[in-house]
Amino acid sequence: MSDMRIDVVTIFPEYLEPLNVSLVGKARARGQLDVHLHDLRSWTTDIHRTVDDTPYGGGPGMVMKPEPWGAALDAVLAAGPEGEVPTLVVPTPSGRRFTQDLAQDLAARPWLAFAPARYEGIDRRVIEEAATRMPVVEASIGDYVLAGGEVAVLVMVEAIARLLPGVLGNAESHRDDSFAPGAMADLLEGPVYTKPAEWRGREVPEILLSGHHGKIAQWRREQAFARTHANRPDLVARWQRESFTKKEREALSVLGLAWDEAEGRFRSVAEPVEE
Ligand code: 97T
Repeated sequence: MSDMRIDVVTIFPEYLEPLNVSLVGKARARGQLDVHLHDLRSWTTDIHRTVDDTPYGGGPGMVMKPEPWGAALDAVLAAGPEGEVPTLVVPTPSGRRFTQDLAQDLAARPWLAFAPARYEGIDRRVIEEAATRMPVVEASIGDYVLAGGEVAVLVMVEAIARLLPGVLGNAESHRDDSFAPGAMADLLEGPVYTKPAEWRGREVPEILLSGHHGKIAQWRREQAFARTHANRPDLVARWQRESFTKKEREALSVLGLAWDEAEGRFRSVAEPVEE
């Protein structure tokens, strides 16, 4: 038995060809991941294989019709193990954010079904009716608009598949990832280097060649703090003072980050408090 079954219903199955490549492709080849692609148009009944129609209430664009989606989801449910239901994941800019936490949550489920929409989205009744039969998660991969949900499915499946047991090298493979629960929660990974030790006149930071594992870990942590401060002030605002050792708080103060008692958050000392 595979670790996870994934069904995807789409009008562009060929858009999901990348699932045959690299990490996800290998997980499938090894039998760890069982992916089933379905063409939504196979559940249409008219000669034109119509999947969309004009929106009630007017407005631009087209909306995906409920009947093909209803029949497709019925068929997906019937295709899986008796008595089990998938978690339905619907990519949409209106959904909750797809984060590492959500990827972890979904990676623990044995069966996922994805419903990527084209056009302006799927008739709302499809989502509502599905939610009476299975868990439904509407999720967005970021604050931008795509032409359809297929690329979002690729993003989500890759983020989920690499968390499945045995898909990456070993149990420690995820520990140092940006956003990994634990020491890397709300933290971005710092820079990485490999051989040669000097390239185009640029040297690898000496500490990394020193063999002092404790000092290297501390340096990496400081680099992670600096990067997060520079690129993601929203993450800094979530940091709790208690999560840091005394040494780490010193490193933060060197970066100009001090705990603001009144605000209850770390604040750049150069940054004025808003009135
Ligand atoms: O923009 C979209 C269109 C269709 C389905 C999903 C999306 C989207 O998902 N995350 C961001 C945008």
